[in-house]
Amino acid sequence: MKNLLFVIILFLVGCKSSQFTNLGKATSVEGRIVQTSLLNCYPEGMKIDSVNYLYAETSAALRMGDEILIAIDKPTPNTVSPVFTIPLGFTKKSTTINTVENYVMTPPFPQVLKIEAFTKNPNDSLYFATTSFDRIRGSSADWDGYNSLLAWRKKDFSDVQYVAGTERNGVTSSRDLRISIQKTLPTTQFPQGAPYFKIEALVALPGNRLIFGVREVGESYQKFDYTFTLLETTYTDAQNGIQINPTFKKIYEYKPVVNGNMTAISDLVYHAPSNSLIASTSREEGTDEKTKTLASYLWILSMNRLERGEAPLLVKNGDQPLEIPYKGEGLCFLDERTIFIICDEDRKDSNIVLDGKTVIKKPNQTVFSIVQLR
Ligand SMILES: [Ca+2]
Ligand SMILES: [Ca+2]
Repeated sequence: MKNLLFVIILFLVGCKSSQFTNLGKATSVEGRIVQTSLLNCYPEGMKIDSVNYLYAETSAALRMGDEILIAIDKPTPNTVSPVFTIPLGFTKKSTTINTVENYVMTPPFPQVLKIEAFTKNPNDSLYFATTSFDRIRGSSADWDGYNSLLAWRKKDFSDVQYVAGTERNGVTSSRDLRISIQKTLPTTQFPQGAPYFKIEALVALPGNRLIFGVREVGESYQKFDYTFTLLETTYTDAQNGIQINPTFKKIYEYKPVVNGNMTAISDLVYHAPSNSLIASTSREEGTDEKTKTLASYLWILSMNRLERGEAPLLVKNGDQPLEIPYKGEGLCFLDERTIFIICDEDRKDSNIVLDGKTVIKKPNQTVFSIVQLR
């Protein structure tokens, strides 16, 4: 009898894990939000000048061993940093709001402008961060920093380098990559490449492939279309640092419409057991920063679907899309089927339910959700 039970348990466990290797072949995937919490990213009441509060607008997440590396997309006072780590323990179900203690003060992180995504190579030995690449000035180097691709190997960040780094007027950046990106984004109006775009996602794949996810493409930051566009290049790990192939290629484009609303890519993460990408898309609606509607969704894009240019699978809750009622911006895996999602609520006074009570998010706090795929 005991043996039979053991066999049944083994069979059930086997079914569950094989489902996850087969995630890429699934025709439907369900997910559930298992937790939503707040995190104190900065001391309460911290300001960026004499008037304005520092908002913890988190934009990227990366699993590094027992920690999660997180970035915000706004500059901070120099006593803290826009980049910090939290222990995995902060993601365990808890009714207390945990407080960040470990800011990454290693240059250039305290000064980097608008990190939008992190990624790591499949054997977890090389890490990348990208900024938004959404602005540049011809005449001055002031905005060059928004065009930065960083790479490092050491977990203490002591070897961070700019990939394709150049310098002007004392500002180091990867601004030459703007041209590589722009060339892959022609529109009817701009056949040589749209002048405005925004990078929001980055993922390193086996074979030294590096995929950038483009969220917005158009004429300017006020006139653009939402998108889910993937650009690919490769890198080499040379003696003198990480070298990137400057010829980027558009490999995928999709219009992620959910319930009639257009959404746009906000992050990508690689699911190695099934050779698939997990993407998040999000949307915002309304002009009032304090009350606008934010929502995000998860998608499974197997390599086969990507290569064939097929639609990704929208993760569902029953027969409805699984909707996370926050603007999910950064993804990482807690385990094979559990995804940590850090959210950027901008300046919205978002509500979350903690321990049965509704709490309003403060400027120094951010929201994270945890989704389990099944
Ligand atoms: Ca992002
Ligand atoms: Ca923001």
